[in-house]
Amino acid sequence: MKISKIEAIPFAIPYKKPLRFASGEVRVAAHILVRVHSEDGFVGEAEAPPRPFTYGETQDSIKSMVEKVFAPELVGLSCLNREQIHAVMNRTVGNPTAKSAVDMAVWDVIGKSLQLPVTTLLGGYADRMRVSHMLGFASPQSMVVEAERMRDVYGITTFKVKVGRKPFMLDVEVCRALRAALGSEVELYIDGNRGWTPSESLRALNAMNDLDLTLAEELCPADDVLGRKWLTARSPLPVVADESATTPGEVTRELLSGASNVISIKTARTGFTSSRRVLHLCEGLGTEVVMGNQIDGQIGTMCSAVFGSAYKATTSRAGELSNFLDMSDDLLADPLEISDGTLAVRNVAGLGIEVDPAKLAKYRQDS
Ligand code: MUC
Ligand code: MG
Repeated sequence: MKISKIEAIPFAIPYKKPLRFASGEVRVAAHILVRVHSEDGFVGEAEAPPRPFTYGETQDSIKSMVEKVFAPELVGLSCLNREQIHAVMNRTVGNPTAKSAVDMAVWDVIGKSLQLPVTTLLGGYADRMRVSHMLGFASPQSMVVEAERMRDVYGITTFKVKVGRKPFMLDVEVCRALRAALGSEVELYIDGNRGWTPSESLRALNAMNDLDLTLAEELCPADDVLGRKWLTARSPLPVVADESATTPGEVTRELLSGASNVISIKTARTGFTSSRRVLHLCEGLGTEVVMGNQIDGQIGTMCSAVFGSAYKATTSRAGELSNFLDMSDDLLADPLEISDGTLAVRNVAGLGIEVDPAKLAKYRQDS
């Protein structure tokens, strides 16, 4: 299982409907397909989504980091020596999605070579996850229409509502309209992507106190150190750390400082090897987790489902696994399907993703 070659292929697939949120917007899935080849002929695949507004990475930086920095040091190592691979990549700081795509493609090689699903190798807890859908910024009316469509067509009954606009009353109006239209059966939680100050956040939370929201994610910036502690101590809802908790060390700081009390795990930024560390840290500390979304395509979504389905703690909440539905197309030969509000993992060797060569040829940007 020695690594013989690593490729980083840029591709771009437009969204039918852009996703807008307080820290940015995504109109095109301009991602990197990472391919790890082994000497014995297996090819592992995963995708890295550049999110400059969150991690500072770009498509060019990811390609360059994978091909010029990581590949020369990783070729020759066995995919089974994941801790060595991890240590080699961590000599470079940052670059979380580049590292994670390499990590998950390595796990794909291991699964294919051992003829086992990666989700089984990781933990094998469940065969599917419940799905939560993220609702991006739009008018209250169109956000309600989107949520109703997701419920009626896909059976989704959990929604993460993007908030963080100024003034905050529009977001309050959206949450109120969603609750009125969808009734008490659906779960609603909010994500501010750092758009509000701590005091605005508390005023907004108080204004929505009657709406039975379940979680409030990343309402204000991680650098508002004292403000976040102040907010979390007063918040009527558990506070989720997302952008502020991208490594096990950051997770520890967030939790022990009292800045947050739930952690979003995103395989796009911690792969499988570090996501496991984050999950076990949270379990040890008695902290709830939610499987988050990095505005992943179908490959990244399957990676989240593979990890999320593997453990009890990650299946206890719906995972954010549906925003690929807004893309105009994708790379998979056998597209993902959400039904009855769930996404199933696949009982095949590896991650359960197979890239369609014709689709890759159509969308790749380097040929
Ligand atoms: C999310 O949960 O915040 C948007 C920005 C980002 O970093 O991730 C997405 C979704
Ligand atoms: Mg978030």
